[in-house]
Amino acid sequence: MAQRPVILSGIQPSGKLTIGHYTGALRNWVALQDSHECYFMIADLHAITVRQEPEQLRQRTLDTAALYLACGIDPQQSVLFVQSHVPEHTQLTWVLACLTGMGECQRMTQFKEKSLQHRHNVNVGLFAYPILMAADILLYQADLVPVGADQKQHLELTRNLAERFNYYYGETFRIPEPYIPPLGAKIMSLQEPTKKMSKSDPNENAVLFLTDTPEDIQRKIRKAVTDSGREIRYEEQRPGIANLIVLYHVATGKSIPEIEAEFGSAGYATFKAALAEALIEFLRPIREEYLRLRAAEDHLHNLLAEGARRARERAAHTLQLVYERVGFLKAPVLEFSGAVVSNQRG
Ligand code: AQP
Repeated sequence: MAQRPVILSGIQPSGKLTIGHYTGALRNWVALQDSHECYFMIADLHAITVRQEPEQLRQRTLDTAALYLACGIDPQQSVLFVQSHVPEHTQLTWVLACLTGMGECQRMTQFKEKSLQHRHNVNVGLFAYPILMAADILLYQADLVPVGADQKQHLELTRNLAERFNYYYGETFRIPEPYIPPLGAKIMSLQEPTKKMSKSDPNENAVLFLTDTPEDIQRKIRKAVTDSGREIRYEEQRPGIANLIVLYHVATGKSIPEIEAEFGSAGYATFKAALAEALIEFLRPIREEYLRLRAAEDHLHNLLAEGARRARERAAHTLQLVYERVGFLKAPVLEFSGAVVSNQRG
């Protein structure tokens, strides 16, 4: 069988997933599964660049896995795994970090933005985030990486690092290309529609979570910020109503002109009521499947263990090649006594 192009992507378990993660990532991933060899990770190493509460992080990692599945990721077809279960990610990061200039990381727009957002915790991990992302991609010899506009700069760095490594040490990495999904709708905050909808937004009314109840959805849509005027028309200078129209399109599959023709001058209240209903019906099967899968925690752990095994198979192969090329001595095979090391004295 001809080799299918390899794809790697992931989402950080830094909060509950939003409808933006569905439109910008998950639905595109589902569409790629047949034609590509897909590696979908839960990016917990990336998540701790911002402070996370440990028990919450553990729960959210499982929540995210259940949502990947509820949205249609097939664990037989695709490799679904937790990033920290594959230690090769951090191991390759170090090698790549030694090839990265400080200035290259300093230039990253996301670093500048996140440093402002988290002024009290501008840590080295946040600075090195794009190097970890490069390691994620290069470990799997990915051909394609689905990226939103905000990640293009990081992919460019990945390509530069791969070319630099290949130049110094010989052909090792495939050079990945960006994959711009055909359906890349960016969903904006319901409260500040010029800002991307983000799972860590402290204002819950700004965010539609994939697991929201019908009551949550109704309340959030009712409170969603709209612009002056009455017409239901998609215009960039009216970001509030434009965002709601996009959401209606996502929930119903109707085109923007169809939606404009259907609602025209019906008024915001009528449109919002129809939108809330459409979103409730659209999210209902995802939420129900999520609740079913989330309750079967042992099954989730088993799936993630199998995913880690399959991911490591590929990642370990690349890392071994990298270590050889760099000049590391072949590591001895170690046997451990199994003794437990305690942090308590005495
Ligand atoms: N609002 C969105 N619209 C469209 N796509 C979105 N994505 C995220 N939000 C939207 C897509 O999800 C993938 C990465 O998600 P992530 O959680 O790893 O990173 P993020 O983009 O930083 O997401 P958040 O919700 O904004 O996270 P926090 O609040 O933790 O910083 C990408 O494919 C992205 O395009």
